[in-house]
Amino acid sequence: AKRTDTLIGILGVPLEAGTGRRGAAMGPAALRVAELPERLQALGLKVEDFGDIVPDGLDTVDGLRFDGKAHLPATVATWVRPLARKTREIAGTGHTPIILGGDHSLSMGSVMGVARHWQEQDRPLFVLWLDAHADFNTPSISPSGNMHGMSLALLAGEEELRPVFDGEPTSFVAPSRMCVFGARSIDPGERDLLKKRGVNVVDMRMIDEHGVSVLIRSFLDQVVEQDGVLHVSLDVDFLDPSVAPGVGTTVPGGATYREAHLVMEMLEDFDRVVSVDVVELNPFLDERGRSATVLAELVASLFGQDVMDRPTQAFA
Ligand code: 4U7
Ligand code: MN
Ligand code: MN
Ligand code: MN
Repeated sequence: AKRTDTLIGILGVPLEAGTGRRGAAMGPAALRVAELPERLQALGLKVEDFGDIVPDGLDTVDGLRFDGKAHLPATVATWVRPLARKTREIAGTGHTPIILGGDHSLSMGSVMGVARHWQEQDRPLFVLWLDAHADFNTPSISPSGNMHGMSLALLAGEEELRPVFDGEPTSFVAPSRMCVFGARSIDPGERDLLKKRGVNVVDMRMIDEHGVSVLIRSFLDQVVEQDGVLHVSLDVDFLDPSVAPGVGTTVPGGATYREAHLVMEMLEDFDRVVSVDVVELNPFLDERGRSATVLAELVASLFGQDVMDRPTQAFA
């Protein structure tokens, strides 16, 4: 299906302070080199690239330390605060924001921004978190202290993480409207919290047994029942490392190339995806641009690239 009326707004977030290793800041550049915007244009969509977000100065954030239990929380706050404002603005002008990361802590800002926008429209926002991890840690339970493992917990409104948006308007997402899909690495404290809050978690064992289509369908049915809209947050490590090696936190046993494309194709048919994050790409760890290319192809599938209508592969 071609969606010529869709207006895309691309925004880069070269943030890597939320992760334990460097390189993710090169993610937005690599996704542009893989021609992610051009692939969408080729599908007939209007694409506007807003460039990369500029963080606020560190002096705008006071005293955000979490007693040393989190790594660089103030730095992450300087990125996600302006990101929430900008994403909301882009959504407000009728664009479908596609946020290019950057580590997964950026979703604290992107999802906060779209959640505020859709709250004003009185439409419930759902979040599909395609990830090996649940990113539902808080500073007191996180084994690493890395903020990219806490973004979904912040978005669910966990009290402990609220200081990240101190002084800024917030809008949280009900945990029952979140679905973590592709999980295979959850920490013990995180598992308890997910359960307590009632987040839907679809793990790889369930995907092996029932297949992606039934499981995605049942979540999408909930979105339709409540007349909601959907944000998709795609972490590179949702994919198996053999498909996408360019990520700091590889976990074996991830989604195959076709499983991931099927999810995207079903989301395209569904037609309620209002914003997307593509996160955690680390070009420093990639192999000849493979992961960046796979991600660009997945985003194209999400916006209408049909498997029977793909450009012919050149012979090597
Ligand atoms: B990603 C981890 F302990 N759970 O909190 C943590 F295993 O955005 C990993 O999903 C988090 O890649 C991974 O540090 C964050 C760890
Ligand atoms: Mn993640
Ligand atoms: Mn992950
Ligand atoms: Mn990661």
